[in-house]
Amino acid sequence: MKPAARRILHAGIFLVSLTAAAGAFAHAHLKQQQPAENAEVSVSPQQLTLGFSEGVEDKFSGVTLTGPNGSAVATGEAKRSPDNITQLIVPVKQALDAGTYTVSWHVVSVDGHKTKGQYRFSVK
Ligand SMILES: [Cu+2]
Repeated sequence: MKPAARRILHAGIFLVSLTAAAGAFAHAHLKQQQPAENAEVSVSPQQLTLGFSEGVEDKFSGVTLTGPNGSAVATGEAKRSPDNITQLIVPVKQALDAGTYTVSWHVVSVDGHKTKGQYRFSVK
């Protein structure tokens, strides 16, 4: 291989590893939530708060809340907290009966990467 070609190859490998490293650290991972994952709350929550590892774009982010019988629970639009771009707030529009609820979330972080996941909590 000619030296020039070798340099280009090395530069390419360097870029790929750099991108992979940035991707691993830059995605918005769910770090905390209210009600917390697997929590048992006694009062029906009026909102869900999801805290991520980096800023999220609320226009491209959302949450669905599913009740114990698999039916969708009415929620308002997911909005970013006015003073914390890593926090997504979702109003819960109806009182939750006792049972286990599943929160399925998808977000686009400020760097444009998509992540998604789900967790559960229970109402006593
Ligand atoms: Cu990312």
